[in-house]
Amino acid sequence: MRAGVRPAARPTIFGAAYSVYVRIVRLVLEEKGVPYEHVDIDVLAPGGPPADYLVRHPFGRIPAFEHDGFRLYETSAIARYADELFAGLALQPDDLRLRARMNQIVSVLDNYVYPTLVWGIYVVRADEEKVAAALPKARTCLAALADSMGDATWLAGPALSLADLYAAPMFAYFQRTAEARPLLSGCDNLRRWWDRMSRRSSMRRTEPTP
Ligand SMILES: N[C@@H](CCC(=O)N[C@@H](CS)C(=O)NCC(=O)O)C(=O)O
Repeated sequence: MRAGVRPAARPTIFGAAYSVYVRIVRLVLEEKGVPYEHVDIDVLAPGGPPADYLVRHPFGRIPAFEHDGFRLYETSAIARYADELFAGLALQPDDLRLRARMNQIVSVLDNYVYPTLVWGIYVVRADEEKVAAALPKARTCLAALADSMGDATWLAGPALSLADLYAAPMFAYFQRTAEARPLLSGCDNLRRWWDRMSRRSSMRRTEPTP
């Protein structure tokens, strides 16, 4: 940690509770036991987010984050900053290869799982054609996650990590769709993982209100 950085200062998360990415950052702080402030910024409101929010996030996405005067955006940067600064459960493995695997899974979640399971299936769930078009990629996503997880307890090895906290809010939406059960039927390890993950108190405390 750098001199002058005060972990005791309470961080603030800006963004709506319905957001997958806001929930990832909240899960990181919840799992580490760090108290935080949460300022609701609705990017989906008509007219978009308040104009002054663009000072915090020039691309107008959520979340944005502030800790002791230090402003940050992009979930990957926020999650790693928080994990490395605050005491509590370490969410990145020390082992080089496990950490590389975790980073690979996070990248897969960002680039393929989120667009496919959340936007390609959950968001458009009333449109059968769009859902059908997303199914091949969804199968690839789930097979890749199941394959990299193997027999481990958590997605990236024996300990809970950022990979799990990224995946969980995406799965929470995906699990609400009719496609989840058939798509997961051959992935026993992922089903057991979801059962374990969804029972954590951090998940209950960050549940978006309907
Ligand atoms: N790359 C960003 C992605 C964040 C993101 O996509 N957030 C969504 C909500 S889950 C958002 O702000 N959507 C509003 C929009 O696309 O205009 C990050 O990692 O923080």
